[in-house]
Amino acid sequence: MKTFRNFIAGEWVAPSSGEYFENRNPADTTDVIGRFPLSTAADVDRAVASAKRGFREWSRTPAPARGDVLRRVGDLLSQRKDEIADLMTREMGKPVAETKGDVQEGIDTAYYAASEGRRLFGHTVPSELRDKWAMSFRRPIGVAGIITPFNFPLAIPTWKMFPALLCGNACIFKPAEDVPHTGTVFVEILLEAGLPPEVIQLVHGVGEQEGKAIVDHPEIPLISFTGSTETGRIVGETAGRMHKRLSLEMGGKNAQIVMDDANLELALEGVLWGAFGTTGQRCTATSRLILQKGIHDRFLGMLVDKAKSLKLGDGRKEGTDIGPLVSRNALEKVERYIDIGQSEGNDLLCGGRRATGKGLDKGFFFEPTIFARVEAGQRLEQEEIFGPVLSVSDADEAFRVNNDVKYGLSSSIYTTNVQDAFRAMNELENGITYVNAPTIGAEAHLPFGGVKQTGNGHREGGWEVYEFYSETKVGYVDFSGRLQRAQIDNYLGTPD
Ligand code: UN1
Repeated sequence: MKTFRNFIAGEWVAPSSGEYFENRNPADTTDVIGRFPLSTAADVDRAVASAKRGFREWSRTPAPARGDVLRRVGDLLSQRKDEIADLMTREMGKPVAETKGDVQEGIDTAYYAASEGRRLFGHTVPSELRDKWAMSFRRPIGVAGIITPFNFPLAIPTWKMFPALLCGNACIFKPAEDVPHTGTVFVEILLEAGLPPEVIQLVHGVGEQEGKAIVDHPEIPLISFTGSTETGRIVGETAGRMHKRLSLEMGGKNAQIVMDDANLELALEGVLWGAFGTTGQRCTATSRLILQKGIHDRFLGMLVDKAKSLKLGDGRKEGTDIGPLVSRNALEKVERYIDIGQSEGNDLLCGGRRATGKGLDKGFFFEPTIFARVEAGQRLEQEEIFGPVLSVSDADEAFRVNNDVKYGLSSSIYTTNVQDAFRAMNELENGITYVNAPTIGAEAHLPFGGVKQTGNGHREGGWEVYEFYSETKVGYVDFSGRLQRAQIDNYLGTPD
């Protein structure tokens, strides 16, 4: 079995514990990808000491030159897109068309970051006093702790690390334990593109041990975390106590609303992709469908037929629509929610069990599942499942139902009425609202994130993320040659 290593202090090294965990293909658990380091706080300590040296060098490198490195990363990702997509599918399961999209999102993020190296705008504004200039500009912060999930093994690390690096920070990267291979290849590419070695540290491990060591470390002033709302709460408590800058991206319970006047074929394609793409394992997955009464029965009939025809299988095989869930834990969680849905008395229209049959028995496959007549407020309608489970309800007050959950990532409305479309954009309490498109499909150059318990107010992607990874500094230059007192001397430079 192949043994992988951490990348710490410019070298590929074994974990100080000497312990490893296995990484297996979720479509076929007899296929072992390799064993990866089970790192501890001691490894994180070494990584931080090195990253601080890396930071000193990198933070003084001009931002356009930092951008050039990221442009080369984009080029390398483009050249190796197919190969990376294949290894990503092997370790986390989603079909190759989706993992190619994942790599493409990383490429887009790289080129966007590269161009930001020649912007990173501050402001120059007039001073209230004569012969004085006032301006703001951006400074790097230090060592960033980057903790990422399994569902977008490449795109999400790039969303965080490219802006962090472009702004001049060093990174300690902990990929999810389900996708350590993608994390390893990503770091190899960063190095090949010319990133100075001590600027990036790759420390594999599990959240409770090594992830916690990153969050707790006093010399990591900046944490970016994507994962569950429960873990995010713990990360947030620590970061609050230690005065760390923190970006949290957590759960979702995203709804697609279909109005009576919608193009139903389009809405149908949208919900199938939104609910069952990535086996429902996206923060942006559609897990609720809210149908207006006029089209409810007809649309539901169309949906169940189509859901039953989706092809489950190994994501590396041609023709597969839906891959496996990522792990046994994920599968068991979905099974628990099937029980909950049934005990709440909902109509199970299709799915609800593990998928079996040729090519499916060695993996964590689960049938696309639809529950109907789910009432607002039920657990199935409120809690994030992270699997291929869709709750359908009919509603007169679709907007209210959309808003009555603790999460607020994305929402979608299918309508041909321009008033409803704009009303939805104004009134739905989410970070992203799609009109006539599913709840998934965010683009790299726009801010991504949610309201309420989905996040803590920061955004990834787009221009806003550069605010998070840099400190705003203000400079005042007084060239009047005399003491001018702000707020005390008037515009003429004489006391009032
Ligand atoms: C996530 O759901 O975890 O919008 C990220 C999308 C992707 C990113 C999703 N571009 O679905």
